[in-house]
Amino acid sequence: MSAYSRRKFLKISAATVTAATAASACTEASATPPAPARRATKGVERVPTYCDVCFWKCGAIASVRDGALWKIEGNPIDPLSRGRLCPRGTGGIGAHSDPDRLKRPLIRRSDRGREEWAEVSWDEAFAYIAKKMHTIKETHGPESVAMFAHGIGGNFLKHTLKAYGTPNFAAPSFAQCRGPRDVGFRMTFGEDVGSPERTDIKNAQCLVLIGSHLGENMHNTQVQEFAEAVGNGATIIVADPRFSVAASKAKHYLPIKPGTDLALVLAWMNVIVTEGLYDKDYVAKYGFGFDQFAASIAANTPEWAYPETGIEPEVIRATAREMARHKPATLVHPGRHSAWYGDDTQRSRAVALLNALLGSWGRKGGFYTPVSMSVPGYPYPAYPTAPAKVDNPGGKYPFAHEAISTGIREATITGQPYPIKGWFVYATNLIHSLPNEAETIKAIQNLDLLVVVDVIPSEIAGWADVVLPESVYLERYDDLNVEWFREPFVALRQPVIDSPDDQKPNWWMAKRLAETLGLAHYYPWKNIEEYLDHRLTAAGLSFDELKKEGIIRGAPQPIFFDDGAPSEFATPSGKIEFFSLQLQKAGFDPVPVYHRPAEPPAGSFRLLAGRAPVHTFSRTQSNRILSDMMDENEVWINADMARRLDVKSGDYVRLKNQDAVVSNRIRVKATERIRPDCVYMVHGFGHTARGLRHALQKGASDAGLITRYATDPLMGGTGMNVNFVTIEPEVTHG
Ligand SMILES: Nc1nc2c(c(=O)[nH]1)N[C@H]1C(S)=C(S)[C@@H](COP(=O)(O)OP(=O)(O)OC[C@H]3O[C@@H](n4cnc5c(=O)[nH]c(N)nc54)[C@H](O)[C@@H]3O)O[C@H]1N2
Ligand SMILES: Nc1nc2c(c(=O)[nH]1)N[C@H]1C(S)=C(S)[C@@H](COP(=O)(O)OP(=O)(O)OC[C@H]3O[C@@H](n4cnc5c(=O)[nH]c(N)nc54)[C@H](O)[C@@H]3O)O[C@H]1N2
Ligand code: SF4
Ligand SMILES: [Mo]
Repeated sequence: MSAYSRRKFLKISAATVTAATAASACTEASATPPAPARRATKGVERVPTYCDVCFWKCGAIASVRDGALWKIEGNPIDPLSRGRLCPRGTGGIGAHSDPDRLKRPLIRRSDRGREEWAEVSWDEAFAYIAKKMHTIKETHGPESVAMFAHGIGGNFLKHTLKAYGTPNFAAPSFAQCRGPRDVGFRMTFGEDVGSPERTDIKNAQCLVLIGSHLGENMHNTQVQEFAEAVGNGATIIVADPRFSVAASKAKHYLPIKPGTDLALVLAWMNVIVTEGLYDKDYVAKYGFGFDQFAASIAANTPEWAYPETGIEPEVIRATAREMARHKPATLVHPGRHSAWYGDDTQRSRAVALLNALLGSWGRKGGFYTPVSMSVPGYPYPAYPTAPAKVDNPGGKYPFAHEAISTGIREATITGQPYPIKGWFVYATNLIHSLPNEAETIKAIQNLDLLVVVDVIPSEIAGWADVVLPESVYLERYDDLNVEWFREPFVALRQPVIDSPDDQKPNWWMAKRLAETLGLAHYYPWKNIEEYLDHRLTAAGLSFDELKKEGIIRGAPQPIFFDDGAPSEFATPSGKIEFFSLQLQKAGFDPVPVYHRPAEPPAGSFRLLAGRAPVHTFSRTQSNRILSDMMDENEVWINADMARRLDVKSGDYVRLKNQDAVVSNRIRVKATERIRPDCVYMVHGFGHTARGLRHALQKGASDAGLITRYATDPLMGGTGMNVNFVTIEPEVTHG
């Protein structure tokens, strides 16, 4: 921002502040209490809603028996859950009854991070936040407040902060998760893979999983479709350094050396091209730059890939031929958590190109074209004009199409390109989800305001100045889920049961905060029911019907090219880009090129992490129903290595990383099911927040050991599989 525009801008924001202060005095009367659920105290009531134990948003039906929450099941008319929830969804009711929940708003009493609080009223909390926000606005401008939010529940708070005037919103689900994949696919096909992924797993005749550990990674629809594909006799090919649950269903299991997948994918493509096995009509019709692509991968033979990947040339050839045999119903799964090694966009682009060779994009058994209902947004007043975002100055990461959470963190530390002085954190536990905890804490220490909205006293809440306790998903309305999927539908989350204490839903907080900030005109609706009704009426849909059924489905539409779905590619060439001029122009490889990853130092293991079927990230370890099924994580160590280290299954050890960070104690799982050069653990354990009395110090945190990360130069993703650990025996004192 130039000096001139900043001066002008400060004047404008000063004017806004005056208006705000005046307005905040008269908000009391307009505040509308949240609609309580108030279920009958006798008999059983079934209330449809959608799940929030992860971000898949399965349609569910919760039952209240004699006024108490009883159980939750899949909604049979929901296309995502198809009437069945995953184990986490079923255990979701434990979130409501968790005795360690946040109960009332809190304001920090002593130093940051010491978790010493004073309970305050909601009005006091909002007054405190608004005062700090006014000061930040006056001193630095509203863009100096940033928000991190994960999930649909963040929508209303985002609205309030946009009205306040900031453009800075990010989530770890981009740079720490699916960002590299989405950018790789977008560059190739012109579109993202989306969430839910547009993968036609159930019709695949050959399914290739590169790391994607379906069955442990429990995204419901995918897991159900995976079981269907297996039942239909589909050929499963799994490349994973660890023999995963999915690997146990595979015809071909490739125990690949971690970090070398790009070499494998290039070699697969080399076989398919040199043997002429690709979908020639499809490539001719839709492809751009195929000849240059073919020339670029000509040297990437299976023999070349063998020493890189550890996968024998015959296996690479056999699996490539198997993929080609089933084309176009061969789905090379794009993965989701793709922030692994820092070259992840190029690896994902190679996966996209392999699918393109097989003609699977837009085809049955490959990738469908998602459709959705048309439900207009609420007609809010226009937001103030905001300056450029802070996370990616000068387009340093030219292909990032979403904000980079770690970029906001960096700006908070350096004050460049402009200072960030306030963070709003909604439903994301940044201590566990951003790499390098020390950097996160350093950024936090530079803030004038950290507000955390959470349901439990998480690690990030422990650092907050103000903690706002939210009602869990079973106790609140949220925004409509207007899904992009195989068929159009809209789903409703509605309160099943009242909150036990003084927790409030996000929409209520967002509206009250806006009112306190003098931004009441951004909330023309009285309560969320009015908001939802307005949106649904505008779409010609009935709120009453949606409350009763939970889901309204639209008419099916074609989702495959062969059935009439449009075969359009929003790339610069308008085609599938085997060769990318935009990458070349920006100084990157126009066709992916493999670079060898660093080896673990002698005696060290590469640290890998993944999912457990009964937990979501770091958010469910406190849930008593889910923790009953899995209370702590284990570290998988190759059986031979364990013998050499003189540790056995069940022993406690600690992991020490290359920067001398030592983990909490963790039990060993000595197994043949993992390569000797890496160890593996489930992410999300090893809680350190004192208020999480039940989950505290159970298992170890992978995040704590991820002090290093490799940044993807294309889009700023943070590859986290680049840390090495040694195994330290746990000294037990008798
Ligand atoms: N080390 C490491 N880091 C990772 C990953 C990894 O595997 N290892 N995975 C990456 C991936 S794939 C992703 S998508 C991200 C996910 O990272 P996050 O989005 O940070 O996910 P969670 O750890 O589940 O954090 C969710 C937080 O929301 C809170 N919460 C739960 N329910 C509610 C609610 O109803 N309302 C509110 N207000 N809060 C709620 C939880 O208590 C928790 O504090 O992390 C990324 N970071
Ligand atoms: N139960 C449950 N399910 C979930 C979630 C959850 O928290 N809980 N989170 C959801 C979210 S947001 C995401 S992003 C996904 C994450 O799930 P996935 O998209 O499947 O991604 P990762 O967690 O990275 O995958 C971990 C797997 O990759 C393997 N792996 C590690 N390094 C390499 C390598 O270099 N090469 C290969 N080929 N394999 C490797 C590991 O051994 C492990 O089997 O899960 C989703 N599903
Ligand atoms: S996949 Fe499981 S946890 Fe996620 S929304 Fe569906 S039922 Fe809930
Ligand atoms: Mo993710």
